[in-house]
Amino acid sequence: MYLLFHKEECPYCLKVRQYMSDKNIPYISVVSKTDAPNRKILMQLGGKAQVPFLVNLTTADTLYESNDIIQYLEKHTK
Ligand SMILES: N[C@@H](CCC(=O)N[C@@H](CS)C(=O)NCC(=O)O)C(=O)O
Repeated sequence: MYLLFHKEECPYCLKVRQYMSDKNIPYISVVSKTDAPNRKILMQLGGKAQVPFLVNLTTADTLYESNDIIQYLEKHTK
């Protein structure tokens, strides 16, 4: 299972969400607006206030960068 930090208006986030939706990859959505309290969690997990940010809850892998996230998902999901 994955955790995806994202913002509604973010085109990079949309690209990742679209990919995950197309491939039926389930994830827990964490809407992380600039002023949201969960930004602190994002910072603690990844070190940067940037979205999209993916957490693989099985392996504890964490990733920024939409292209890297999609590439990672291509490799790690069937
Ligand atoms: N190259 C990155 C760009 C990500 C990016 O620029 N995200 C913006 C939102 S669209 C961001 O996190 N800005 C900082 C913020 O929202 O605080 C990617 O492809 O994921």
